[in-house]
Amino acid sequence: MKLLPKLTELLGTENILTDSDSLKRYGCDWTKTHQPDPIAIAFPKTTEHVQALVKFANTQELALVPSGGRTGLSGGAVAANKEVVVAFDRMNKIIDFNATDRSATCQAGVITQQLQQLAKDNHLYYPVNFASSGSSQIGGNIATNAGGIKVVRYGLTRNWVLGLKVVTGNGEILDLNKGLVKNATGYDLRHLFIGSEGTLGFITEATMRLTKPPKNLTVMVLGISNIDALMKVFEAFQNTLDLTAFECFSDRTLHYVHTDKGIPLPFDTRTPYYALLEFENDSEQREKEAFKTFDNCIQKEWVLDGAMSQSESQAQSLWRLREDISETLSAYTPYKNDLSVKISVIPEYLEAVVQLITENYTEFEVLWYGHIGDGNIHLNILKPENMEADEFFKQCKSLNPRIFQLTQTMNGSVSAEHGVGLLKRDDISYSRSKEEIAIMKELKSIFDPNGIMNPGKLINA
Ligand code: S2G
Ligand code: ZN
Repeated sequence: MKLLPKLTELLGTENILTDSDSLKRYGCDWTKTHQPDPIAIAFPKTTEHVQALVKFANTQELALVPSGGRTGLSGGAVAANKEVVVAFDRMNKIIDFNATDRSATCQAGVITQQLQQLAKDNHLYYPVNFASSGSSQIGGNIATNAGGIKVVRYGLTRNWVLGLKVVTGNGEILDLNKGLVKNATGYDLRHLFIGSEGTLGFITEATMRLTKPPKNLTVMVLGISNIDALMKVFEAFQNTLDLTAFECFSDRTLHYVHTDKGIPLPFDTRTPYYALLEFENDSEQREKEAFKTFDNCIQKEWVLDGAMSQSESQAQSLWRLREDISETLSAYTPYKNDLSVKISVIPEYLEAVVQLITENYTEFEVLWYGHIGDGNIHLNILKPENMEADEFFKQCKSLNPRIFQLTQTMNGSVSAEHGVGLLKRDDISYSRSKEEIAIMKELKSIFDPNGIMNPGKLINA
């Protein structure tokens, strides 16, 4: 059957694009390793539209790839094999807000920042935040269980989903948990779809939980002498303040953000590492605690210098030192690893990984930064100017087995928060047992028997 006339019939001409610019724009995410090559971009407006698409695709064994804000870093939204991209940009309405339930029901294409703003306008707070929140979509955040910079206190996206409407690969519409706080009636299928990267079904609506806003968020940036000191500083502040964030970055990482973006250095002293922490400065007592802990860390020479925000705008400019890293480094075609271990294992793990990389990548510049507060570090290896990207990625990938082996021995994850997608699909066995992978394949066959839902991503079904 001719596909395009049928797609047009199902969604209307204005909601199907096939021009080359659109195919390129919607057939990719932030990864640069695959050439986008979809046959069409479909823009459903309703859950029923998505259902009609999935039912039709099953009759044609036509692959469907979900597309949200296209900010993914593992190739989860890449369409490189004549698939139809299902883009949720036109399902971007917040369809309900309830102050009593402290919840908002969003269509999948609502931008993360849109939800954060709705919460703020209603004196509430949606706490999941990251650098790409201005373009990422709620549906994609849920499909990848996005983490970001506030996980140490607020957890991951998974913790904030009260209800989920999905269209499974069978074309069924499931309305999961319906926004209830308590619902002890069997397996919570909502949690299967969270983090499933569109391989079991497509999220079309979500009821998101909101909370009370933190008071007077204050940021400290601290110059740190070594990795062991970094963890001691984390413990010292975690024990005295109710941290909302504890991030870190190396001096070379700061160099790029300072030099390329012109963001001012936090203080004159240059140190091997920096911690950026945030806490609710909600009383005189709390501020005294913060200063006392800072002085204690200085006494112990864990911290060599520091700065603390005195206003919201100062807090925001200090955050830029951390939040602008990803975009700054993207100019250097970085090869990324997104790794996690238990927080207590960080010092041993980080020393071992940095040593492994430095010994093997003698001519590569290795930068690291990440979320110490939840055990997640991001390693970025910068492509040498005179090296072809393919050759560079090939050399970087050649060390992955040893990095992943090391991660496995420390019971870590080879993909902490960026998901599996295409890039890590063949590596999940370093972090998941063969029994688990077998069960994941069975689940895939239940929800997507014809293998049309984002095929080739997350799992080799
Ligand atoms: C971060 C953003 C993506 C990247 O900055 O925490 O998760 O570039 C990252 O690694
Ligand atoms: Zn991150």
